[in-house]
Amino acid sequence: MTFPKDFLWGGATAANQYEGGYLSGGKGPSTLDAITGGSHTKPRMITYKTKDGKIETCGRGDALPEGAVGYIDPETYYPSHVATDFYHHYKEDIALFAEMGFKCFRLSIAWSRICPKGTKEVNEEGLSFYDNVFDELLSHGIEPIVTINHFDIPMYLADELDGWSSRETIDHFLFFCETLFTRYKNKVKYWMTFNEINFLRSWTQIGIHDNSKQSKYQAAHHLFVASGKAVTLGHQINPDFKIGMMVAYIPSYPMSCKPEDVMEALTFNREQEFYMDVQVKGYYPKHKLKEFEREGITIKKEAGDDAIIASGTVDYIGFSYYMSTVSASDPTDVKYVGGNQMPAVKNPYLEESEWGWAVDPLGLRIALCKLEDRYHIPLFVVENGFGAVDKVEADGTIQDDYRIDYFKKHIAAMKDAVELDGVDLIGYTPWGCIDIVSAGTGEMKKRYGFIYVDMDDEGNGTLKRSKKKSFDWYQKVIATNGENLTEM
Ligand code: P53
Repeated sequence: MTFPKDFLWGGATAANQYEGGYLSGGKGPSTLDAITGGSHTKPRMITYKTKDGKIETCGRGDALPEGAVGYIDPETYYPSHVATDFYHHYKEDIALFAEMGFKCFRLSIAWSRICPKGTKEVNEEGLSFYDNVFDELLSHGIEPIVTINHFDIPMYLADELDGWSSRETIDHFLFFCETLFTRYKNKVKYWMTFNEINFLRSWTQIGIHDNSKQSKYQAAHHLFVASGKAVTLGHQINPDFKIGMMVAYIPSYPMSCKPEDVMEALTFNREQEFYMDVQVKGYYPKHKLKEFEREGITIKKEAGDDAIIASGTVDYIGFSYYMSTVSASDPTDVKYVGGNQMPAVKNPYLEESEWGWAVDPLGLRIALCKLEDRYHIPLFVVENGFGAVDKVEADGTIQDDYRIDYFKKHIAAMKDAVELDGVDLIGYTPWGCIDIVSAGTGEMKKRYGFIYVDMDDEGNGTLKRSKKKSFDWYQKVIATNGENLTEM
């Protein structure tokens, strides 16, 4: 057998894209509750109120004007408010995950469900919701994998403190972590601090009003300190905790063997590896310090920050892998693929999904090898999958062979990485194992699930769950510990 006996097969989701119940049970609003839906061509928008009380909108990655605060408009449709309603369907959904044979399930905790304003005030009803979820998972023998923070920040912290640009946010986050670690110390063993820490930006995800490079890296520093402190605290509360970091890994190939293209790819990859270097090795790499110096970026640090980062290194690397990309020194000489969220250089050797994401299974083996060679700690593929439009046939079935094909090739690539390269891989949680809202576009029609949910882009649907063809296929894969990828 290639994969270890206790390999963590499962699936992954995030609260803001799945849970719904956005103000139920005492939950406070998060920034993501004020972001509209969108599509390939239509960007998602923030609805906000200016200092003088005017209601305005801007792109979800744009900077908000000074003094502006998030605003939820009663006439506007926001996909996070109901999403696919895990809040009311968790028992049914977990039963389906168990039927597929899941060994683990990755979910995130909505910060504003536990601390409605993000401050040190706890909502007991929120805590008991996750108690119920964890109990349900454990009763089916499914290990919870918890992302402490997946793209959301309580709106109050964003608007009152300017989110992660403020040092104070670190303390509020640590209080949130301490609350989770003590409450769930006998139910949850695997944690991750921040989802895709290398993609965190703007008011939407980190609550900052100013999007300058200076602010972005100051916020990143606060995230690093917060993560370092959380890792140390978690290990004190339960030495058996495994606490990881999480990065979006999109490895880039040079467009050609021209040294300039190679340098371009190195620079692109290094930006993602920067976040791993800090959280795994425990210090800022020299190239980043040189870049700061060159560009006049000054990170405000407190005495002790370096030690916190050095001692709070993570136990494993969780990463998302969907695609690879290409770097070219001459940007006029290339073709672009992808929608407004992810424009990328076309790789002539690869095909793309309908959303322009290059399908590259060997890229996953390459990624695993690179991370193994560079960091020597366990790796966990916590997101991978194929966003596609699914068609419900007249008889109610969904024949998602394209998804099976994608998974087959990516699991085979992981197998090679384990068998041929000796990579220490601990688990695999395909993204959106049940259909959820797309983070990039806010659509429902970009689906990833083994389980279909009847819900559309405008919020219409019965929320009924049904199994796709890939459900049975993945069940077989898990039952054979990844040995049987072909037979149904
Ligand atoms: P959607 C872009 C590129 C790679 C991963 O993305 C990304 C993104 C952001 O959209 O994010 C992760 O839903 C993220 C998930 C997200 C998933 O990839 O845009 O951790 O929240 O849903 C897939 O197709």
